[in-house]
Amino acid sequence: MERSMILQRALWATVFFLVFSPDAMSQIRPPNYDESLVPKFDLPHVLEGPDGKRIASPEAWPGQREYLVTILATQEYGIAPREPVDVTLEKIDDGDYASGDGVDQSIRRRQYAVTLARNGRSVRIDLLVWSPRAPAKQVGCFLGLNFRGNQSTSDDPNVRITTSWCDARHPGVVNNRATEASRGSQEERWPIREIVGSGYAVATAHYGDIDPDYDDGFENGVHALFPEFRCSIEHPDRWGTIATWAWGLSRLADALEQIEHIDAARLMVVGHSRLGKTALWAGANDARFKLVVSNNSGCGGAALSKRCYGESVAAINRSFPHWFNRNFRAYNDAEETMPFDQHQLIAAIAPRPVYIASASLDRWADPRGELLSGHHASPAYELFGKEGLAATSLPEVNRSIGGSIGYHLREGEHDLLSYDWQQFIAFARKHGL
Ligand code: GTR
Repeated sequence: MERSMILQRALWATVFFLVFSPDAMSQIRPPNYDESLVPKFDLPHVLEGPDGKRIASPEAWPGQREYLVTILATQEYGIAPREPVDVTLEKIDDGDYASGDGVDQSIRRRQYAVTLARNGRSVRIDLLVWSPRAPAKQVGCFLGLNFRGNQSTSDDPNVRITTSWCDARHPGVVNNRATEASRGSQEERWPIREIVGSGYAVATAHYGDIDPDYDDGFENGVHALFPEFRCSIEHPDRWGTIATWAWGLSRLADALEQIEHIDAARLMVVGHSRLGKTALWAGANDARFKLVVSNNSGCGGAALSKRCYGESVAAINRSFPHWFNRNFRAYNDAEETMPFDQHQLIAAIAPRPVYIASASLDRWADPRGELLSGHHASPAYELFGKEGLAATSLPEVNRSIGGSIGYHLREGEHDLLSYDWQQFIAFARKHGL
């Protein structure tokens, strides 16, 4: 076919899509940033089960927690397959941290190819682990996914460049593949010296290794390991992409349990933004994460959906139809009909400590909604005699508050910065991790 003909057809296809696609035909509510326009809403109490009765003892908590996780799985993130996959680990590198300032022999760099295999299919995830060079004993480890590949998290030229899908809008990405120019492009989010200098290890992997972040009908990434378990019209409750990233974090926990000097009893999961939503869901599902950190996770993360402030359910489902399962779409511009909300996600982590970090200029993520989720999750912690989060109004900026549910409002933009990490480290110490 002639080039001009192809272009003409592509143009008509675009016009047809814009005119007739369901999105173009339906208008969604514009975002609200006015606190006085937040609707009145009722939240289900976190100790209340499906029969409307509240549990009253820690012994009843496992059943209640299961209920919370099930409602969030079926209505929002999607159910992940329970069948195990084979997780194998190959060490591909072991050396000292080499940065622009020279080699730092106090920091050990290890890289692993983690292979997940099932029924003749496999997915490779590159795991990068930084740890104190000569720990007297095992060390606690923060685990978090990154957005741009492991090579973006540090300027160390020895870090392998991801070969999986990358977002074309990010620097140093050509044809959705990372190039050398992407090295170190997000190193401010991973203050390796500070974390390792505090006596912890920090491990990271590229989220695109687990599942590429675009709508492909739930087929690629680790979805491909379970082709018979796809989210579809017939099975609208099955896993979306956030659930695959969270499931991937659990597989990386499987890997970390096998790594020397990493204390498997002190694994902590951390994530920013969509990966903060992911960290919370991973923590809710997998009790091996002894501490959970949500940074600026917003809608579908820590923020209460029923407040209808900033990003809405309809907005997130429209921009990212692959993040959640199909059932979640029923709540587009209908938050008042939701029989659940995000405080139950925080509560599902109880009694393990959870830290919620907001940023003062990040209105899209609704900092007050993030705080209130923590507040309304508190009864689950109080059941265990622990303090949750008493505050219902935002604290002053750059002050950490709370008990087993920690919170701060960092001054500034939507981002993950050294200030945030300092609070996560202090929170981990405070809780004996
Ligand atoms: C935004 C999205 C947010 C948040 C953010 C991010 O576009 O609306 O929910 O997840 O992306 O991950 O950076």
